[in-house]
Amino acid sequence: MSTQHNIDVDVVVVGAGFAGIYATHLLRTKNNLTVQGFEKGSGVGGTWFWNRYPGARCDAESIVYSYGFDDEIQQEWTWSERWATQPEILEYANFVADKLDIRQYYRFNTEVASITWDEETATWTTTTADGATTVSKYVITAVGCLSASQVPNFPGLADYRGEVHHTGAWPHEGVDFTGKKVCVIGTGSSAIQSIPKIAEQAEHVTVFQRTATFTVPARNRPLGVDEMALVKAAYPALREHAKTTVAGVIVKQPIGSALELDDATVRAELDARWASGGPSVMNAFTDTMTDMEANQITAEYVREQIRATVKDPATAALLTPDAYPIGTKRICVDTDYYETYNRDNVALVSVREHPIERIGSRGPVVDGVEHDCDILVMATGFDAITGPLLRLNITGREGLPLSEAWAEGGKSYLGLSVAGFPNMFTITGPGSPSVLTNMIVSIEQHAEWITDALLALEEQGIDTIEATPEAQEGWVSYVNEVANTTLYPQAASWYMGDNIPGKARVFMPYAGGAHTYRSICEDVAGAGYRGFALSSRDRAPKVRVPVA
Ligand code: NA7
Repeated sequence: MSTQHNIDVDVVVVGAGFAGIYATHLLRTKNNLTVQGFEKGSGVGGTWFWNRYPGARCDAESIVYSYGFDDEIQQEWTWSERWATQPEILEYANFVADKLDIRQYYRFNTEVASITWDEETATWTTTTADGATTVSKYVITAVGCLSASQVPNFPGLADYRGEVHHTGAWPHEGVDFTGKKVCVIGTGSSAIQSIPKIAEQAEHVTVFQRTATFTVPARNRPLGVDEMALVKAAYPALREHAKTTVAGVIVKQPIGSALELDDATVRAELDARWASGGPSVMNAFTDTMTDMEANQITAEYVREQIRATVKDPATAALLTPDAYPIGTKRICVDTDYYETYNRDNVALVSVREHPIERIGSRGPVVDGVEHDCDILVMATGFDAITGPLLRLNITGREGLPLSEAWAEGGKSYLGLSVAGFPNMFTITGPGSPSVLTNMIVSIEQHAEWITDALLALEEQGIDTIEATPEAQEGWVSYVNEVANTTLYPQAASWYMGDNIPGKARVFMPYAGGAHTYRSICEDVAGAGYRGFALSSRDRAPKVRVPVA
């Protein structure tokens, strides 16, 4: 524990999702620091606490979307399906929270209102919505990348007479669609997972699609006892292997360039991956995400599947994506999405040419027509990556609000530290591989790296650490450079901030791969935290100790 006497606690951790749980565990057990966690929800689980819409599942396979740091945890927990459902993942988060006895460090139902740096005392003051303040030496944000839900500013929404639910803030008691007319706005992953489930129950579903989305079948199945036993025996090796991969997952490696392989081989590979399910079609060839011609081979393959599945040619045409290269908006993983449009009780309305004008008292109005519904589902996404951090109202050195520091887009060094915001670490912040990788693998790496850094600083009597502006600019340029070697910037996506009116258009995640990122971080630490300014208040005059 720190000897600083003007603090309530060494570290404030914001969020009790997978990042907060693990960071808090390490801070207590490895660093022996005192921690006060804050969580807006009434329990742990983060994204899996909030996104309770029907059909919600992870799009990384359960055996890899889980912690690898503790063998007892991975041996005791048994996944029941290839792609875990939201309830099962939430149960897993609670299981881990129990094992680590983590809830004692958190105040639940407690929203952070602001976090402010005090130059005099070199401390952070976290104010919660109830007006209470907590002074700490460090702040670690563990707020996730997709937790700031976004409802478009539709005129008339307040006067709509039915129920409105955003997929990212779904009622705990569920929503009964039986006998109801339902309108769903959006066709991203949340919509694609929930529409087939809603359609099974509702009298009628109308889907409002602005951009047709590429989605691949999950081919979900139960995981048998024998299969799980094999996985558990292999876990240590699987975890190590996942760390060496681009996305932190275990997938079949690409077989070569789509442009150089012969047509029959390309076709056979796509058929095999399509049949095995999941997003592995995106990983079939080395050039899918870097070359437009190669990208179109996989894109056209998926378009063919849509046309073969959807019986009504006009609906199939509307569902066929043509606005962006496949994979540049996050690929979705579904169960019976396209098949659902063959049902009599499902209709598709394109709002590409005629946007939703307003929400009338009975439902969305498009091209002068009001679509009557009892329940309106907003599957309209999130202010991704920077949104959750900006909503914390963080103010750094010289009274600079994070919103001003990020006026031109989220900037950080390694996705972990922001210049002008000392002793603050952002787990999966902008510039981290985060959403392009298995989040849990990235979270574990970030939490371990941050807590190792704090250990080193405390041992050396260093009081503050922060990214230098130069290191930050260098990292931002590098992240952009890497993104520009890919097709990602060609889509209007939440990766680019395009879904939020007025948000700076910058590719936010690091696309160089989880494995490359890991070695860069190790290198930075090995070089005495290169790119960070370290300072000690005990020395007179106050100095900054540059560590080369
Ligand atoms: P997404 O993927 O951001 O999807 C949001 C959807 O809502 C998308 O289809 C949007 O169309 C649509 N949208 C947003 N605003 C409007 C308006 N004003 N009018 C019509 N349609 C609109 O969010 P999800 O929750 O589905 O998924 C987020 C991630 O969570 C997902 O990638 C997984 O990682 C898990 P657009 O495409 O912008 O034209």
